[in-house]
Amino acid sequence: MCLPCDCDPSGSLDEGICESRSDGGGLAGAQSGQCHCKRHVTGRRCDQCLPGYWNFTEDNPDGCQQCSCHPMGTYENQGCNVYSGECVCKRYVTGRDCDACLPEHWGLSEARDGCKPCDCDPGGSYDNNCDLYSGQCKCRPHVTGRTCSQPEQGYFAGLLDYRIYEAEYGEVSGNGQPLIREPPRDRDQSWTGPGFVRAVEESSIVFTLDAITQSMDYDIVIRYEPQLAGQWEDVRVVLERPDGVNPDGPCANLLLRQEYGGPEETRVSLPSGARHVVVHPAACLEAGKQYKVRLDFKAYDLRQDTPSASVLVDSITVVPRADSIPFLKGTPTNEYRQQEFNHYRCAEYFYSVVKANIPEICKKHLYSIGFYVLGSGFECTCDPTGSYSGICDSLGK
Ligand SMILES: [Ca+2]
Repeated sequence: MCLPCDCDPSGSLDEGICESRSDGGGLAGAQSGQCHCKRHVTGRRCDQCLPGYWNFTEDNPDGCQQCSCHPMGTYENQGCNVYSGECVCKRYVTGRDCDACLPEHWGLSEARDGCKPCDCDPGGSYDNNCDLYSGQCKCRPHVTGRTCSQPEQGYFAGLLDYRIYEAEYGEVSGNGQPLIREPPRDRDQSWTGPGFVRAVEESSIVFTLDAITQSMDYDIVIRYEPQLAGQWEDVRVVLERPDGVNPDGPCANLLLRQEYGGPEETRVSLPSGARHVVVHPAACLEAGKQYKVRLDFKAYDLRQDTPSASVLVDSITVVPRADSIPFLKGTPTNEYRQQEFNHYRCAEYFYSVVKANIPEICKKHLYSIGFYVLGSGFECTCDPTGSYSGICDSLGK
């Protein structure tokens, strides 16, 4: 008994004839009922494209056309969809033919995922996009390396206490007196600038804060040397803002506060066992504006006047707060960075002038933050106005 060949006319040759019987010795593998297929067609009835081919049509003399998948970008060389011709891409690859890297990726290759993440330094680069072929990220000025993680030669990453405002350059009133001190020969200098201001009860020091390059929250840190065994109990810290806060900027929250408009005042004590104190709350400062910070030295001892009491005020510095930095918040990756930064107390190394050994794990973050806060790598030159000290130092990375 014989069956009809039933060859698919779109994929068959020889007017739909088929093998009449299995032939073990003749045509390789010819099976009974096998139709004669066009070049790119398979199946007993010649009704399917060969693997790696698509678009089965009668008009095509070969039956199907070859997939145009990029061999490097296609997942396990699986070819393409037989109807649409779309290829199955590797993880970081896109495009109909799997010939392009996903955004924020580069370097299409044989690798398992096809492309590599740009992995641009969050502070040293402008964003996380890089050149498709070289992987080069877009670096801020004077920042270099594929990922923009290093300062150019002759330039530095700004450290967290880069902005230092010396008391001895401030405006002193009451009976406060500048005190110049020679640098020590045998150990690290524990203060900055030429010296200090000796503050007494009812004296004040006004610092002018300028050269802020990034609008964000800063911790104001007061650096001092105690002169007596007890702590100085009452120092008022008054921040005067220039007119207006940008309602679209990161300091806009201030506009919601009822007391906004007047000077912002807070109180600190200066413990005798410390050389610095962090003022709370943090201050939101805006780039390009000028601020006055006034320290009013009230009572050394709240129970009695102590006219003989004094304290040596070295400087104030403004340390960027990690929770105010865009790449340390908002996404799981960023939150992880902030956790690491806080866990190793990376910011606290910058509260005092003399720094303990900074853990390696902090250094990467510190470079990124320095590039972000200053907007570039910076060249070490002295400030001609003399109103603040820039400390030029690398982290030894
Ligand atoms: Ca000083």
